[in-house]
Amino acid sequence: MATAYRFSIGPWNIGRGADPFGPPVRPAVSFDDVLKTAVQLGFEGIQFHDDDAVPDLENLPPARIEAEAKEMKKRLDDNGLVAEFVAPRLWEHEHGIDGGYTSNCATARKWAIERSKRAVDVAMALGCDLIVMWPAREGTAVRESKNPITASAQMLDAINAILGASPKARIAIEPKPNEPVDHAFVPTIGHALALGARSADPARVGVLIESAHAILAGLDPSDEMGFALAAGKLWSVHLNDQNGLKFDQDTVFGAANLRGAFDQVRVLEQAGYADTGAFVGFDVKAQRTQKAASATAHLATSKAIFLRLVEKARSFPEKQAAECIASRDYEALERTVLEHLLSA
Ligand code: GLO
Ligand code: MG
Repeated sequence: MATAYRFSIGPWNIGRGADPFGPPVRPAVSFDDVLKTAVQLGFEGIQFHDDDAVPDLENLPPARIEAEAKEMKKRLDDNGLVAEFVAPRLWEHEHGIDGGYTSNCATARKWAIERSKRAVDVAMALGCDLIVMWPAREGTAVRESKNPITASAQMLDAINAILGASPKARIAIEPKPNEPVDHAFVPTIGHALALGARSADPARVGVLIESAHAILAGLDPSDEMGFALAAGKLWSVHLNDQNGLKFDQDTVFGAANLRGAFDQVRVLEQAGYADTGAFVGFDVKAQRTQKAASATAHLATSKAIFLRLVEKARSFPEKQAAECIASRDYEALERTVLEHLLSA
């Protein structure tokens, strides 16, 4: 019997809707309701930005931050939930507008490192050791505004500072090639793993792969996952989907490319990802104009589709596929895959 998958979500996956050109379309959802939804939908892990766990942490002394994070842990315990990771949210603060770690402003760079260390404190108090580093604004809109050589060194310094903040902390870098910046400094899994390998403690640096981010980089998410899995570095996933090279859509897993979703599930199955204890997260958002009453259906659907695809991966006609491969009949392989996906 294969190990069961563990699922997680972040509070930003249940939100107010709207696009950048319109007003909110749904009321804000309280954190208690996020926790209730997680429990109802069978999600065991909660993903946090540092200030999701401790609002206003910028204005609190370290001891208070720790105390509030401990209170949050109690709320999780009471609901039978656990914290999966904490991510320093540098990109929504005035010091982070030009990138934190790679900002051209020394004050902002110092702030980014300090804030990241506080995020490690929050994680430890929540009882989790995983820090997610999504380098949102670490890049450029005007390419000549930063030196990429300096920026790579600064990213490495940031990784080392986080590793140094606690001997228990592990980092999962979540690369994204663009948005909100035009050119991000850590755009792919290859970049993330290369940086991790040069860090002070490579064993504590891995990756989180988001399907949409790989697609935006013109890459196949299942190949990105395979590359990280081969290195034992896939420590979380943000499954979702993306209709081509547009804005980051965060649609339901499998909504744009069901076969691509199947390939992602299949590679997780092939690697025994569930046995590692790592979570399956869905970085999905409800349709921008969805009414509040069913604005969590995107989470339920993503999880249901994932589980259907696990069945499809487990019932895949491996022998038939192997024969097609052995006889170099790729047309027959194509047909085998499509017929399997379409079968009842
Ligand atoms: C945005 C990212 C974002 C991160 C989250 C955790 O494109 O996917 O949602 O996953 O902030 O750092
Ligand atoms: Mg994500």
